[in-house]
Amino acid sequence: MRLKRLILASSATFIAMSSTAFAAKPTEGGYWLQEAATPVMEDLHWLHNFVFIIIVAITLFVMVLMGYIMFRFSAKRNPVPSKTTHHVGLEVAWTIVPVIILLVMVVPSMRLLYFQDALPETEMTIKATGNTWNWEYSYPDNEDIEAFISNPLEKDEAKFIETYLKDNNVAEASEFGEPYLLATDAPLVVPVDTKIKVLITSSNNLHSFSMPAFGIKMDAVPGRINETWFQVLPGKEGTYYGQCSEICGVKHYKMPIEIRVVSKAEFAEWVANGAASHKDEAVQAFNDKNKTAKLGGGVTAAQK
Ligand SMILES: [Cu+2]
Repeated sequence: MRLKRLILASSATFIAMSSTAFAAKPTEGGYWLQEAATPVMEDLHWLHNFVFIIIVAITLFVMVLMGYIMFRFSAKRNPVPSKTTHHVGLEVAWTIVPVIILLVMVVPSMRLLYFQDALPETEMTIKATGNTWNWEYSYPDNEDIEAFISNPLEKDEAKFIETYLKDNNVAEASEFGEPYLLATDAPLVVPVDTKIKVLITSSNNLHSFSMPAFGIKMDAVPGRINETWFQVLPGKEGTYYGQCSEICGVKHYKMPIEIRVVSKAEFAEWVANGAASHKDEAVQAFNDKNKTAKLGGGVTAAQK
């Protein structure tokens, strides 16, 4: 199957494209959420910020109140403490106010939960299967695309492919290059501005299909198919990185998720090319180089 893709890739012509692609991956020292690429993630950002403001307000209120009490009612300033044990008004207030705060939070929260959970009329389906340890992708409603396995790139492989794609100035060259432990040899390719249903399952143990910029995280459970959806907003074409988010075993770190979002026309072209990409070509070039190097090394060893 890989071979077929490689043959197709080598026959495909390079498309020179200015690299203004959007991309999202974890950043060094980053502490905020990744930039939203889907309506769900935009709403998640909003809810996060909204709840964050409430949390900050409550924390400040409690801190100021405690500071005031410690200062005003210290043993020095208030030698004879009050013997009051109940205050009806106060007790009603500190019951009602938190209830109101929770109600204010629950309404947008439940709305978002349903927005995430209830699948809209989707335009295409992709299937992600977790294996030990890699992701397998297939397009159940498109027989022209064969299922393929996505493996992370080794350090030197990532470096080589990054240079290769940049030198050839192809669309696959992502803004971030080929980040180690995030970049894969075969990304999942999807069209932009399309409602996509994602079927998620596992062939062995628990994994989790997670893409932070899309606001999706869904467990991959053996013998069961979970579903979620995403729609990448127009203008957000680019490469996105996520990881398996369920500790699944010794090579859990070997399960990155790379999604390349392309225009609808580019997607059609990718399908027409038998799901071949220039990255396949770069991987092949790396393997060829390595094979040559290994053969060379073998000769030296034999000579010794
Ligand atoms: Cu996993």
